This record gives sequence, C-alpha cells and structure tokens, in this order.
Amino acid sequence: MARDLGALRRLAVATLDGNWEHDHTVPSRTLYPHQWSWDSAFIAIGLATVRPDRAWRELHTLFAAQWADGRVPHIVFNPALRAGSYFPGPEFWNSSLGAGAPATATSGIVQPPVHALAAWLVYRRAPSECGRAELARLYPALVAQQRYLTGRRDVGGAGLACLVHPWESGLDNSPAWDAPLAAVPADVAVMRAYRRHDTAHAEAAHRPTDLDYARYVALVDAYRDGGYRDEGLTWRHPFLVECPLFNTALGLAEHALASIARELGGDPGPHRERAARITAAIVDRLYDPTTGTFHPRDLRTDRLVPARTALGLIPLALPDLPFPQVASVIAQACSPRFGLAARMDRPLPSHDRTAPDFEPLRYWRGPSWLNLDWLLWRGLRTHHRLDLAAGLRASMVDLVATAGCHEYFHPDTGAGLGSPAFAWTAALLLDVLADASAGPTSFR
Ligand code: 2M8
Repeated sequence: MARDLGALRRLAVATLDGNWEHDHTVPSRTLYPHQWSWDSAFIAIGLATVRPDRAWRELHTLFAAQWADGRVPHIVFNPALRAGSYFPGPEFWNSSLGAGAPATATSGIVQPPVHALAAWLVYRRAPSECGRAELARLYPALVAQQRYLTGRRDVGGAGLACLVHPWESGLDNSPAWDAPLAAVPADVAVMRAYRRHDTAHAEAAHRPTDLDYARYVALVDAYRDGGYRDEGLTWRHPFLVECPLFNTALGLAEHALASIARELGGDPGPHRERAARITAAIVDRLYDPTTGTFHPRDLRTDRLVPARTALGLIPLALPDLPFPQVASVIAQACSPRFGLAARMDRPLPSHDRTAPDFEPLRYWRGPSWLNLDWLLWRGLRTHHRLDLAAGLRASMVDLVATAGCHEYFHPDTGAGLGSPAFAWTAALLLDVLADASAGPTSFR
C-alpha cells in the first residue's frame, strides 16, 4: 500500500474521482450508491484541497433536495439507479408523503449537521470572490437547516435536536442505541419481506443484525406513516434521543455560521449566542460527571444512556466547551478505553475497548472510523493539545497508508474493513495531509 505522502494523496484523489457521479460523490459504489448527507459534508472538506468547484457542487446538490421545512435528507436518491440497488430505497421511504418534500426522491430523516462547518472550511481553504458567492448562496439554506433542527426537532424543549432514528446519528448500530432501541417493538420476521442489500456487499458479521434492521424498519414505518411530521412525537414515536455528536455538530454549525455571516458582511452575534446556548445545553443535559464524558439522553426515560462510546468524546470539538469538561474528556480519551496518546499504539476505537460489548469487527461497535478521528483531531487542536492531535493525525495517516481508503478499520490491527474505496476516508485524509503543520484551529 502507498507509503509516501504523494502516493497517498493520489490514492485519495483517485478514490474521490472514482466515486464522483455527475453532481455528487457516492460514499461507496457498492454499499452506498446514492448521495448521503454528512458524507457529502466530509467529502466537500477533502475536495476543497484538490477540486474546489466540485466541493461546492457537492454541497449545492445536497441542498437542492432540502425540504421546505429546512430538513436536509440523509439520502438523496439517484433516479438513474435500478430499483433494489440499496435497501431501504426510494419506494420504501416514499418521501412524497412528507409536506414540502422536493420532487427528487429522498429519505425523510436527517444526519449530523456538519454542513455549515464544511462550507466554511471549503471557503477558508481558498478564499475568493467566487467562493464568497458560493457561501452567500448556501447561507440561507444552512440557516433553515438549523431552524428546523432547533425548532421542530427540539422535542426535549431545552434547545437540543432530538433524533428519531439511529441512522440520524450516523453511528447506526452504536451500543449507545441498544437501550433506547430495546423499547422499539419489532419482529425480526418482518425482514423476510425485504432483501438487505448491505450483506450482499459486506460480511454479515460486520454489519448490524437482522433484529437491528427490523427495528430500523419499524422506526421508518412509524415516522413515514405520520407523514414525517414532528408535531406530537413525544406521544407517538418510540425512539427519541439527544445525541452528543449530533448536537456538537449543531453547535459547530452556529460557530461556522457566525464566521460566514461576518464574511458576508452580516451580523455574527445571533449565531454566537445560539452556539453558546447549544454548548450550555449539551453540558447541562448530556454530561455525566461520574464517567467524565457525554452520553445520549433517552427522552422516553429522561435518563442518560450508560454506554461509553466515542460519541461521548466528540463535544471536545466545541470551542466554548468549559475547561472542566475539556479536561475530563481528554482524560477519558487517553484512558485504556480509547487509548489516545501522542504516540498511539492502536487506532482510536468507536466504542470503549474495555466494555464487554466491544466488537472489533462490527461496524460502529468497536472499529476505527476516520470521521470520528477527524472530529476529535479538530477538538484537540481547538483546545491546544497539539501533542495528542499529532498522535491522532499520525494514526489516521497510518491507517490509510497501511490498508487503503477503507470505510473503517480493525481497532487493534488497523486492517481495512467494509467498503474498500470509501469517500469520506479519502476526503478527510486529504484534509489532514493538507494541514501538515496542524496548529490550533479557530473559526477565524
Ligand atoms: C451508514 O449508514 C447507512 C444508513 O444511512 C447504511 O448502513 O446503509 C453509516 O455509516 C452512515 O454514517 C453513513 O452516512 C452511510 C453512508 O456512508 O452509511
């Protein structure tokens, strides 16, 4: 596999080029042949280093499928693909049932709103008049996305967005969702009526189980049959959680929007105030002083989910996270649970490696993922832990140098798992390689 940085960069660019599809990038040609929301944000960040025009195109294509209520769907389906090329496909989601859905078929749920941060980073990579025009075009759509998430999706009433499906977290089968999902009535036999597409392209033992899928399907059924409406979710929806990663993205988006507003000659003040309120709510509602990390809050029980997953470390990316939480999250990240160090001997896992339900091969239940690394890498730089940031950066580069642009990696051996040509791995690697000096981050 590619060892020198030039060859590594070429591999990443070739992966992105190979996944480019007219006006967007597919996460993987085999497993995920449509456009995914948070993938596109990460992809744009990487494209900005080599193909800035495509970076903007990626974001504009995604936002062209934004719903009238401001939600940005987690999948935008490519109408040119044959039926059955992904499950659940457009016929299952039937987005036309949602008021204000676009003409293009989409899913009806969302993913972490990392897009405002992406737009800001794409612009910052090469500021220009043209880039400013692209930012100005996206700004109202990004604001509408925030309004949806902090408005209709504030089911808990404390200013945080609530997820209605584990897919909205992006960490589909994380142990964080086991407890809230257990309350979702589902019968694994319903899966006989469907054909899973993922297990035809990846090992079943690495993917979510059929029972997980039965619950995923039941949750989509419930949300879709309510016309994708968010009013009254408390009374009728069986899965309602506030996720630390998702809400960190929500807070980062307001910081990024403040920078964008300032750049466009607008007032950054309201965005800064909203960012501060989101960070305060994350600390107030999702921080557990006994574990020293953040946990999802299950709104059905009003309790924090006990699992210690990598989700709990991600609020470190917030620039205004108070010092006690910064210190305790870093201490936990450096503990044997996650093994972060200036010289890491193993990749960062997606779940506590000392937990009994840690599974090194199964998707989001242990394997290492570059997007989690990247978010934490930003957090470490934001809070001036350049020693640890350098260790994590070296680990990311090492993973791809040894195994290629895989979707995820074995958290002990670094072996490549899942899709072998995965777009956000390639994109985030390009971003990491372009920031060789890796100094502190800021929203300036
Ligand atoms: C995975 O999720 C999709 C459902 O959205 C799937 O398993 O079919 C997750 O890793 C998610 O975070 C990612 O956005 C998506 C496409 O890469 O794949």
